[in-house]
Amino acid sequence: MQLSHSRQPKYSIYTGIDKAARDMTQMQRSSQQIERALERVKIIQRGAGTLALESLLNNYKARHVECLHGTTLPRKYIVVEMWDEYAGLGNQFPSIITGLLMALLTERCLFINFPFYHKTFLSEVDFSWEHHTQRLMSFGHDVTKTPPHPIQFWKGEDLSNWLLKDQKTLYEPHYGIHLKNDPDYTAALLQANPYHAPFLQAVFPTGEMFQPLARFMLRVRPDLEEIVQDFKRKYFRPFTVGLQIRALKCDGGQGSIHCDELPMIENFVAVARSLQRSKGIPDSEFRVFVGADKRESYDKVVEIMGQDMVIYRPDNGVGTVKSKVIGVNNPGTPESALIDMRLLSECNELVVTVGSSYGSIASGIGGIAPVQMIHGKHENVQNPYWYKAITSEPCYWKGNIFLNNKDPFWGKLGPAEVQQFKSNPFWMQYTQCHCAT
Ligand SMILES: Nc1nc2c(ncn2[C@@H]2O[C@H](COP(=O)(O)OP(=O)(O)OP(=O)(O)O)[C@@H](O)[C@H]2O)c(=O)[nH]1
Ligand SMILES: [Mg+2]
Repeated sequence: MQLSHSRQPKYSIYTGIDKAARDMTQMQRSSQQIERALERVKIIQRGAGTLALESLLNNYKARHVECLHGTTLPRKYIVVEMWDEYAGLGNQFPSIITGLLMALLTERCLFINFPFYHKTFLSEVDFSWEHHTQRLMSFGHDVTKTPPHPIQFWKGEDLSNWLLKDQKTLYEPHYGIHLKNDPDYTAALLQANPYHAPFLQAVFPTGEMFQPLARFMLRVRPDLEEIVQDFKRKYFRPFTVGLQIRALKCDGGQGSIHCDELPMIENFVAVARSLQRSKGIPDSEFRVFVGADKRESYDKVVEIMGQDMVIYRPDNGVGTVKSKVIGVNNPGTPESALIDMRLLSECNELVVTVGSSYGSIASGIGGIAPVQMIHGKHENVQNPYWYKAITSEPCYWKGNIFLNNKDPFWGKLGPAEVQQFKSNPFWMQYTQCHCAT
């Protein structure tokens, strides 16, 4: 689906400015909040380089239009593929952003082969891979005979390309390149790549790449967005804290989460209350929005806080457990999950379940550095109840595995790659957010 030109967004809204603006409109009465929000805007403005994201994306759009309407064989491309049932949303969306970043760094056109994406999001240009293959065919280029070159991302050994090589030069010999079913935020690696780190730092001065790029790539189509905005108008208050409670992702198998060690719902609520109190917000201006993967979690929050303080979408389809190619007990429909995800991303603060890509991507879309609730018994300082992220960037969940080399299946990250990855001060945030193996 394409967006008309009259509704073009402004891109030069960095994460902090965007978040601050939302905070300010929602918290008109709390001067302390406004002061903090303004301070954040000032910091972002100071850090903003001359390479505005706006001009980068405008240049990209011009390139893309050439790829769509040129009279000769279009320029090089990257195609991002994702199967509809491959995983939950939190594992399906990040490669869209990685793909755009790769397109920007390699000066290619981006195309997307992901039916749910085309059905649900509104794009400013036509990213359809299906349309592009027809276009290429009209110039005599058959992608079934000359398929795009696959980008490797799955094993530790594959990552030296991402971390140590100039992406443009590396893939120059290939007309098309293909990122297929990448369920992770592999873009995190590019931020540590010596050929690209300075550029990315100039364009994304706060280190947050996902949120501003999601504004371009992950714009929900108007009828779904209207449901989000309508709910927000009716039920949100000046200070609304989102709880994302992932309770079905546990099986107690070796290396995975034990169901009796999930973060307690009482503790989610206590964190929401401490956020409220720390900002001096009265109950009349405060609500908790709950996104959860099972009905009992909503009921429990209501039982603790009282019906008046809690909002959620009872018709979001959770309760019907559907398995996917990868992932654990993913309930509901993708559309209902997307509406909850958008609502979470519209909150002022988020309290999410560590290790859940869904909460991580909701935070990324919202530009909200979340509080991550941790599993376990919390009996000592090595196992705290929660931690607060520094930025809103999503998790790079394989980072944990690659750095700790726990399982030979995943392969190893070599010493040079480890060193390079750790040259990015955000590396800990990217890796400590997941409980994988
Ligand atoms: N509606 C709704 N659905 C949710 C919520 N949390 C999780 N889900 C569902 O569960 C799926 C979770 O898959 P992901 O998004 O990959 O997140 P994850 O927690 O890492 O789960 P797995 O990777 O599948 O193990 C989502 O796509 C949703 O369908 C929520 O707060 N609201
Ligand atoms: Mg996941």
